[in-house]
Amino acid sequence: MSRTPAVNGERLLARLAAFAAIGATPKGGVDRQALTAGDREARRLLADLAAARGFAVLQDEAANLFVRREGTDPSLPPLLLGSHLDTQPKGGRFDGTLGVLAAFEVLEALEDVGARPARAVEAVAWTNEEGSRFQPGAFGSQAFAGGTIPSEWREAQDRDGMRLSDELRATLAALPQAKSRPLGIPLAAYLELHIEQGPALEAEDVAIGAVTGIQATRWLEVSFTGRPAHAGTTPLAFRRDPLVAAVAVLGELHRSIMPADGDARLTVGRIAAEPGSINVVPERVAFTLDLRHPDDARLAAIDATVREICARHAAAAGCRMEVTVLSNMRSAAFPESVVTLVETAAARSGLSCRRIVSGAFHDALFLSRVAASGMIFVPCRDGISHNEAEDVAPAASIDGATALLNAAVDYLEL
Ligand code: HGY
Ligand code: MN
Ligand code: MN
Ligand code: MN
Repeated sequence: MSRTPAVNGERLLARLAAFAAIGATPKGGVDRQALTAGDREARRLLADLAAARGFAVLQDEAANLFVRREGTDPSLPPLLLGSHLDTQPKGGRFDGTLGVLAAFEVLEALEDVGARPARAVEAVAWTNEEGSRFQPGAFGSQAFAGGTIPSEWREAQDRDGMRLSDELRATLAALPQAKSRPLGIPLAAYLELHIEQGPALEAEDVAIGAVTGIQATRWLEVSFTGRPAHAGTTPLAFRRDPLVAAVAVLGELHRSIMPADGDARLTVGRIAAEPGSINVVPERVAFTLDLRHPDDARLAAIDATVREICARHAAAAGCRMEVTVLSNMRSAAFPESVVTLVETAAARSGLSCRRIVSGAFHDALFLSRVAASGMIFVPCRDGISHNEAEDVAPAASIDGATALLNAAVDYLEL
């Protein structure tokens, strides 16, 4: 092999700064929600960087964006590396973006030394991983793994009534130079670098997390519908107030679910009362539930408990209840061969490493349904993420990219 490929740390950090400027928020975070103008700007920048190095740029009908560096045998399925460029509304500069730019850095490092493996290596930016603007999350990677975009997903609307199908069309059109490719291609393997988004690696001063799997996640929207009434003239006995039901439910859920099971996660991210007028007893109250657990059966049991609690308090308040499943992600375990590839790469990079389960879902969860997949974690400051204060030490970004490059080199037997 020609010279050993190496991460160019300065280049990677400069790329991170350039992407952090797209959708930058005043508090140092990023608002680059899926399929917005900011998302399209970041995609264009990635495509321009790719073209400057002579890499091919392709996208599929889910707007998953691929940068391809050819190998000597184009018939072989590629090694795919990547993550996502979309962010939370008040997100961090590293969640997703680090993984995409580290994947691109691997292609550049191979190009820098003229390494020419048999199989192509591709960097991917998956569409709408966060699922914040349009549900479900991991939209692009789920469509890739399933080979189709379910029609009900295309009808999704954001809170301003913008349709996913329209925004998808605009995003595809924003990269006319990208060649289109079918949804879901054969892969040799998939690796994703991501920040841990939790406190473990930093607390233990460990540089690399060899991710063994991803816990299950379920998103619900619960709504209670009562009877709108005048705030001043309606005595208690005449009220069917959905907010009374919601408050009782949320109190009981927070007292019972997580305290009873240390592995359970329950989050109410959004709650709204309609019509939202100060002097009207609400007609309808809707809130979201993000439920997680490493064990699929335990998550199903929590879901059943949630529905029982909701039904009981809805009945007590004289309200109708509706529960909508917005997203349902079974847990995933990565193959031992890929976890070991990551551990070996970390050791070769001179980096401390320990195995870890991901509390966050990632695109790798769905890639693991169709290819040998795995993840590499790096620590983030105080484990903070989905927060504008998200921060990663420059050395940690470089360590992560180095472990990703060495895992790719080992996998490609360069
Ligand atoms: O919510 C998640 O776990 C992912 O970070 N979007
Ligand atoms: Mn992410
Ligand atoms: Mn995220
Ligand atoms: Mn993710």
